[in-house]
Amino acid sequence: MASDQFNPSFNSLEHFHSTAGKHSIFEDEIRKLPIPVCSVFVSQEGRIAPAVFKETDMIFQCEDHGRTSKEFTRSIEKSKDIVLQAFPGKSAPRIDGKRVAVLFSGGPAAGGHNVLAGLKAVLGRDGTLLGIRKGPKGLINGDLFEINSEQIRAIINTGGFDFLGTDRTKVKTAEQFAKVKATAVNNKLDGLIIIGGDDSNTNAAYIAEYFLREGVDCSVVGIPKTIDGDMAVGKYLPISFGFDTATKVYSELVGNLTQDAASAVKYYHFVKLMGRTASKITLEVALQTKPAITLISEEIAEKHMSLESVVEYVADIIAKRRLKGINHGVVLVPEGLIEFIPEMKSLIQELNHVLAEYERDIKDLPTLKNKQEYIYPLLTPQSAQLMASLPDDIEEMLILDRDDHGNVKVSQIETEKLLIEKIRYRMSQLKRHTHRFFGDGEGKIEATDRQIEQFKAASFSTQSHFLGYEGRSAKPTAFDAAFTFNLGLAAGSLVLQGKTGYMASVTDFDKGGRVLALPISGLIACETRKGREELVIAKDLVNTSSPAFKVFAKNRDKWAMDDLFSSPGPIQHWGPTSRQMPISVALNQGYTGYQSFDLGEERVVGVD
Ligand code: FBP
Repeated sequence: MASDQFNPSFNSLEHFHSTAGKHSIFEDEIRKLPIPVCSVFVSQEGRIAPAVFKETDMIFQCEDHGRTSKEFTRSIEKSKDIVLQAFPGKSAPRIDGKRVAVLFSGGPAAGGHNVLAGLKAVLGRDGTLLGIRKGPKGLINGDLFEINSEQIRAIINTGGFDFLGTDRTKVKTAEQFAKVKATAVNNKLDGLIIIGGDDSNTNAAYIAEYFLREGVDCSVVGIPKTIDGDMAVGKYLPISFGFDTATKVYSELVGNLTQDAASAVKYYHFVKLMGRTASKITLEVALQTKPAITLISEEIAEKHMSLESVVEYVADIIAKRRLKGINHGVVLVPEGLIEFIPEMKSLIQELNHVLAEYERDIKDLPTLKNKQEYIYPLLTPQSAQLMASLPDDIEEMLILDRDDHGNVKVSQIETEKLLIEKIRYRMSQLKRHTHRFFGDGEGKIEATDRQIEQFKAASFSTQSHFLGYEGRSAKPTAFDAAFTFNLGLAAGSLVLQGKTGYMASVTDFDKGGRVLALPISGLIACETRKGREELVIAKDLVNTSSPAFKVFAKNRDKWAMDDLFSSPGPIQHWGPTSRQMPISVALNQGYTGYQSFDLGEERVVGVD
């Protein structure tokens, strides 16, 4: 176990000279860290063992139940929409010799490798764990290999998805489904574990249903993964894995930027934070760092704010800070913002329809100008006008290809730069027409002549940042390491019991963990993708009535008018902050023991 004290043997240059990969002092120590294991997975003899899932009185149905029950008839017949809960498997006979394959899907998230470790541990010596290379594509192509214990020991507690690889292929055509069946049959699979977000778990639900219809005796179980935090369902699934690690990485960096802004006193740092749709990452980072300005997409949509009113809101705070002599700060911008501004949303929807119909023709056009000439007449006059008002690079991004699931590639849209440009213009307007009063109501400020002088003399200097990829593959926090290992144990236990069409979940992070299995069909809703209606897992967005949002909303005006930022510092894998879970999750789950998780007793889980 890693020691809290300095170990002089670390001073040797042995680590540096070693040519072995992933062999830094830190990586060698992190692999040895014990992991908390929920008590349902511990046998009477004190060994890791499969849990047994039993029906609860919780029913899990989506709003579109009429439609989903037609698509997922067999799955619903089997699950009866009932949530299962895990209990210690003392009396259950151990079922050995099962063959289970696992894949990663979508963007990386910290802890994926520990899911594999959990699966390997619960399958036991006689079970076989197969890794599927390159995500759903590898599943379709039958690209599998057997994972051994030595490999697990090398990847445990490490970040990234590089051990298996990942991709975003959607299993949609009859031919693809037939190939997936062939992979399951040819490899004699008893179970298939899909580790992914909303789109990937939608894949899992469809494959589970298809196997039931085709009589393929292979359980399909989903694992909730995404740094975005939008694969969550209230008390049933407080959060997906990867969110804690990613938000802690970003919070450290944003904390450093708030500190730098107040030290150098010359820049506004505009930080776009990942999260394709939901602003959950942004909200969590705001709670951890308390920056001057934070935009939350869901609130902007609810208030029907136009792009100009968002610009006005930010510029107003910057102006007031300037009058107080503060001409620096940090502005957090959620990655998905653009799609939540109502007029931008309409434009994107119209573009989706246009692309669905004329994608090929548009792709063939050589220049942006040609594309504009083709597309503008197909849009409503308002959308065409809005599109024309955007910088060329943003326009180009908006007409870029969608991903396989029909999503706009928002990570490639430089929203933070768009805002900077528009706010710069607004600030220069304010300089030219400085008035004495800023804001209204309680926040109204009456400026003195001297303040107006200062206001005019100050310049608006900015730096832009995009924090996304830095946080997806970091070493899992203690929380994500434990959460994922237990999710692996849960998924393996479900397969051993022949359960299919479920997503593994752990709740009650403050009380030793409660392990659940949610019928995936109960999560599915109707969404418009690439201009067409599709059944997909509904994203869990920031709820502006949630406790976490309310705490943020109550405090943000104070953070706006002063430098009250906090710097949470680097992730601690051991030490005083190592047991912290996300603030927003703790608040929304109503935990009283503020932020510390408890997922059972720690054990060294090197698989033998
Ligand atoms: P998942 O939902 O697959 O976990 O990925 C989320 C995400 O990290 C988003 O926040 C971001 O928009 C997207 O991945 C970027 O993905 P890519 O790797 O395709 O650039």
